[in-house]
Amino acid sequence: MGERDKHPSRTAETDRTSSTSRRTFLKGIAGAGAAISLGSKVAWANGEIGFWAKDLTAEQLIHMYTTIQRIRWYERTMVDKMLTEPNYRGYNHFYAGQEAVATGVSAALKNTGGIMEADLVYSTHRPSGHAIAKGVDVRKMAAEYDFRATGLNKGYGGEMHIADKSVGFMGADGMIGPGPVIATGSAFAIRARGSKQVVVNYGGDGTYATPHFHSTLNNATLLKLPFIYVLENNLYHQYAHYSYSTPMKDIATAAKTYGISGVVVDGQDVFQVYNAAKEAVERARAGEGPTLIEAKTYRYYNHWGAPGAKPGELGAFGYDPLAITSFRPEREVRAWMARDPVDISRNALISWKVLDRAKADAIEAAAKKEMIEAFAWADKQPMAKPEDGLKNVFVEGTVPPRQFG
Ligand SMILES: Cc1ncc(C[n+]2csc(CCOP(=O)(O)OP(=O)(O)O)c2C)c(N)n1
Repeated sequence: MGERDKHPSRTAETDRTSSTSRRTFLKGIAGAGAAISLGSKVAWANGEIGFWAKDLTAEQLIHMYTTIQRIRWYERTMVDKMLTEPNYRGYNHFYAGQEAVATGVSAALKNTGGIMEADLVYSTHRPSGHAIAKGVDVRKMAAEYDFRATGLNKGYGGEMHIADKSVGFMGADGMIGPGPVIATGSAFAIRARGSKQVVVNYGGDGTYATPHFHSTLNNATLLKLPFIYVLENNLYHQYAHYSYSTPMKDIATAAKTYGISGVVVDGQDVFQVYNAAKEAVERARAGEGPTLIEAKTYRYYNHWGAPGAKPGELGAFGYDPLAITSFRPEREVRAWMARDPVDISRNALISWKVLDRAKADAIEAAAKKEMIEAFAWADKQPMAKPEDGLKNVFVEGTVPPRQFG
């Protein structure tokens, strides 16, 4: 058995299986990071996947681990700022806990060449990880999050509107639902142009119950578009468990309705996410149509901001003043944090001898330093001016008459 045949995250903790009664639908699958559904094509517990990202070089694997650490430290740096600097204006829907999803997906994409060549990513109201994994400049991101004039969107957008076309990051989207429709239109444009690009749309478990989810998959299937729907099932939309809006345990089974490929992956395991994304990308580029990937994952902080969090400590625990009651048990948060995507990728690379402990520590230290410096740089940037608010909104000058024929 080669080094990479060893499963990166198999431990006593992860080998536990879950019970699946109605009660566990609400609590059980939420209650343990181990409880990953094995309903679809991709499964880890029974060894269906015999290899782990074997096509990747050591350099690419290290890049993935570095990306996970960079996302984590972007989040941790920002959470500390929000908690300790009363005048800080930025806010965030934190992605910590979900880093392996964006990292695994982007590792399977082309991330350079601008809007006409790169694969395109359409993000959500929780965009930081998607953006960093796609290659967005973190200093300009930090500036945008604090409404600075040198931010990605000149300080007009803030977190939920960041975009960077140069790397194919088409934008965050604060609306739950319509995003995938725009992304499908973009996939149609790619097909019409005859380009080999692929479109990834991210959505949460909260998007299943929207009409847009279904019209998107219906049209993407009918037109065989190069479209991948990555549904990050972190169990909750805001403060409601997904069982309140979704009649099945695995949302990926919805793919059957449309006759396309539906895949459930362990979203804490970057290599499993990568393998599924790579297959979906190959299918899309070959003209074989869309894929729905459901990544089972978890967010460590509350829906937005940092209620329940403490400076310097990972995760939010206890009562959330914004929710009427505490919406998730602390033991559930801790169970998921025991299967941390940072640890899983780090342990895998060490056991595969791609990294040693000292190098893994150095990567983490560099990521932390980079993010502290990025936010410090953002702090010194000029604020967006209110009087410039209408700039870049309306086209100036005259619009030429429409040409026919
Ligand atoms: C059309 C619309 N309705 C309601 C909201 C308020 N809202 C913001 S986030 C959210 C829940 C999203 O849940 P999910 O898609 O599971 O993503 P998660 O926050 O868990 O990452 C809701 C309802 C919104 N932004 N847009």
